[in-house]
Amino acid sequence: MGSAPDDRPPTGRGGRIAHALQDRLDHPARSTRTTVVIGRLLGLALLMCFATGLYSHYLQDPASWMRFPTWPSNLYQITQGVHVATGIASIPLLLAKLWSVYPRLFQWPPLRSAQHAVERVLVGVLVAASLVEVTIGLLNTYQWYVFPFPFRAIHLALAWVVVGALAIHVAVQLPKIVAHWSGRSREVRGAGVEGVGDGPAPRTAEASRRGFLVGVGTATAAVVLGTAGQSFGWLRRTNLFGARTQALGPQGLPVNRTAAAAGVEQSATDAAWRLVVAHGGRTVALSRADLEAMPQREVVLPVACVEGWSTTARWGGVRLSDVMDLVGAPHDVSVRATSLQRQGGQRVSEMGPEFASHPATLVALRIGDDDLHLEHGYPARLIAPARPGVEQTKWLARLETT
Ligand SMILES: Nc1nc2c(c(=O)[nH]1)N[C@H]1C(S)=C(S)[C@@H](COP(=O)(O)O)O[C@H]1N2
Ligand SMILES: [Mo]
Repeated sequence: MGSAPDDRPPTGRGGRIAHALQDRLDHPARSTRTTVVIGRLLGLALLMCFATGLYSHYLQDPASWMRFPTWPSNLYQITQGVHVATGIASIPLLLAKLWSVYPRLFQWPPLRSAQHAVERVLVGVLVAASLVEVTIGLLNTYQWYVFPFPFRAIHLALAWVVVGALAIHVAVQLPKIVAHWSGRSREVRGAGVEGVGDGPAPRTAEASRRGFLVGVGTATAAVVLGTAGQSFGWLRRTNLFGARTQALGPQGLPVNRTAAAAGVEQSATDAAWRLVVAHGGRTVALSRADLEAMPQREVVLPVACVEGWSTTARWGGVRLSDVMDLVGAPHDVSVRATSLQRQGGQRVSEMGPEFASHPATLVALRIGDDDLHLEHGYPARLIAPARPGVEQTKWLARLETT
């Protein structure tokens, strides 16, 4: 790591050019210590991003045996907010880390041994996969699906590539990481570790390194503070370039898919609308008036979108479990909700019994004191604690046990 030229004498023309290049790129802020300090933060950000990403993935695509926490009710708002914030933080950290090591691209000879070749290929994979991963993730928060592949599948696959390559990278670099983990260990080892002879005076190098790290830290804090307000209300005043502002849209909530885009403007406002509830052979069809005649509850819950934004509202409606009771459904089964929407991945959602039987899970009819806006799922939508927004199905048509 660092840009210290190889200590071997340059061989041939390529060697001389490579050495001259590395000398040119020598910079007092570039050192193994810099790389380790940034690498620690980047590693932490990537691991948090990975863990929260996996959580989000399994919430949306659970194995049948999986059960999830339903408390706190804004758990998904937190985990997905952290996912997007750590992903965004890793962009300046990744760029800074690459800056601190890129002169090593020109090391000479380029491949010293088979092991060295494998190491370099792995670093290449790690760098490429990380850059693509954070870029498509960022574009996704802006709902800009420019890439010609299914986002979730690729984002997940690349996440495993990044984490796998990262584990190997850390193992390979462990001696350097340990040696430069703390500033003290570096001092103990002295300048000899870094400086090959004629480097700048240690104090200048230290000041330059400090300045660089402060710059990177400031940039990272700026991009996080400038976007995290989309997920967390208390940061909304610094939300300068987050994809959403918290209160945009009818009834103070953003809208992801409009009724027009879902093709439900007619069916959702039709007086003949009924919510069909089914279990085994039993079926009931409920009008909105039927639902309004049932015991009404109120819950305060966020719609927390996978894309990172989140907004909390006061929802009114009927407990899902009360509705399922009408057809004699037991409380330990999963429930599938189907929308009036004819097509699209978010037409159907399924929830395990921990959500279906939860007292805060509602067939929502109102936001605040008003009827649900058509854009938010009128005549009825699902709202449940600790679940991704994409599972909060709007314009409900059918509820059934599975
Ligand atoms: N039927 C249906 N329900 C849906 C969607 C959809 O496209 N179709 N989008 C989901 C997504 S991705 C989110 S984040 C929330 C957004 O809810 P809102 O528009 O009321 O804010 O609705 C969810 N429910
Ligand atoms: Mo969403």
